[in-house]
Amino acid sequence: VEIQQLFFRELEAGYAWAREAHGVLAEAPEDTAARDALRRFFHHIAGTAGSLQLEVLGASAALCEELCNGVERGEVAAAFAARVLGEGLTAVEATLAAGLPALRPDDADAPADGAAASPLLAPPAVVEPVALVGGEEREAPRVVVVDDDPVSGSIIDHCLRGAGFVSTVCTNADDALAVIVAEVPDLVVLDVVMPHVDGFELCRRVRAHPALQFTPVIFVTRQGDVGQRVRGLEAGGNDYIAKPFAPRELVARIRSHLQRIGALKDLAIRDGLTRCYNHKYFKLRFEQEFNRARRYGLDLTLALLDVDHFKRVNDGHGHPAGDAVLSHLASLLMASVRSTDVVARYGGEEFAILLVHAGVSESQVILNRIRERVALQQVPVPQLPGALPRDVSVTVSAGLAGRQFDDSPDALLQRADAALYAAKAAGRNRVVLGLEPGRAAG
Ligand code: GH3
Ligand code: MG
Ligand code: MG
Repeated sequence: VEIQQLFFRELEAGYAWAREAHGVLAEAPEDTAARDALRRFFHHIAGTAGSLQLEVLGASAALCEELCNGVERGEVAAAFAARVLGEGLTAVEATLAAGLPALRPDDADAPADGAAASPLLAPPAVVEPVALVGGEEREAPRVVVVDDDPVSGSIIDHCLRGAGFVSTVCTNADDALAVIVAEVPDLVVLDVVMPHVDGFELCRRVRAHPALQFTPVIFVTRQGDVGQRVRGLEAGGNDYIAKPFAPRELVARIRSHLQRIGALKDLAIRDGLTRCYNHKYFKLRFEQEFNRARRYGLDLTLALLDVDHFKRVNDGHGHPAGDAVLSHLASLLMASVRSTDVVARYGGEEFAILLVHAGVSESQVILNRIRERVALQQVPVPQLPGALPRDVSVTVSAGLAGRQFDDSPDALLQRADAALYAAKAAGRNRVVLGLEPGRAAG
């Protein structure tokens, strides 16, 4: 009902304008400015009325809009168009007089609570649980909607919120680029037809921004306009949907794009052999987690873990056997820590584990448990040609360091590294705690 009310307010205001424009057109059917004003007016209605139980109004507005386009292309006589546009305005007038369909008492088909009749106005669907990917909690996807028509924008906004997205609607196309750059959303829904700003050009500018190169852009186009779809794809858009659209379709399309992008992002931050995070991503997360821990005064422990005498595995069983051991070890590590902890391949046969919200004493227990489990495992590995199949067993050494007051990521890393070195020097297959500067964490 709220969106319908907004639609009616806009319709009423627009109608006064449109009547004036039509007055001009009645006198001078060739007046381009007046016809343009009417085309824009009907364009808005065509895009939204159908989604608000006003299908007939939407269809007649679409016809009026197409008629204006026909005049521009020289296919329709201007005087004829002016007459039909007048009829279109009469249809708008009748709608305004009849009032909101959701509130109409004589609407026998509508349920007692008229709002429920429209899928758009139904209460938002239950938000699906937040997905966990490799321990990193994913926030709800953020979508920026650029649509100069506030009614259309509200309809899309309502769909998106109902589907569990966080959406920002931008009705001022001139600000759109700034809003998108500031938000860096996961996806953009872009109206093609807007005053002053060309949706295609806006898309090109979004694409040119380094942080938005891969952000999916979905164009909202006119029904059946193949030219607009093609231009949208050429401008760097990934998809299009025609107004008026089915909310379920929009949400399904957005989900499919987000899934594809999510899979690509995941590929970029993981190590191909072990499937745990790569060095580059670890550095980024380490910095983030360190800053967060410092801000909130939380514990953070870093462990560096290295396979003992790994060269012997490669030398004795071949490189593929070494690979199998590494990938087995990575799985064991990921299974041994909490989902919020970060396990990464730090180097060749060296792993980094970030234990979030964990102090050094509990981390020492966790790492020793890992060390014991590794030593007990027999990993089946492929053999050199001609050799009998064998199980291989390895041990690991680890160095630990906890975040201190006045610490820095580099200093923490250095202490963990020194502790690992000490573990190796002391005979391997052990966990060593890094030297603490002697101050309590703050
Ligand atoms: P230490 O106990 O002192 O750590 O001895 P180490 O033999 O494990 O250490 P070193 O650094 O001398 O050797 C590490 C070896 O790991 C050398 C390198 O060829 C091997 N390596 C690095 N990355 C991979 C990989 O992806 N697959 C395989 N199979 N081997 C790898
Ligand atoms: Mg080693
Ligand atoms: Mg090494």
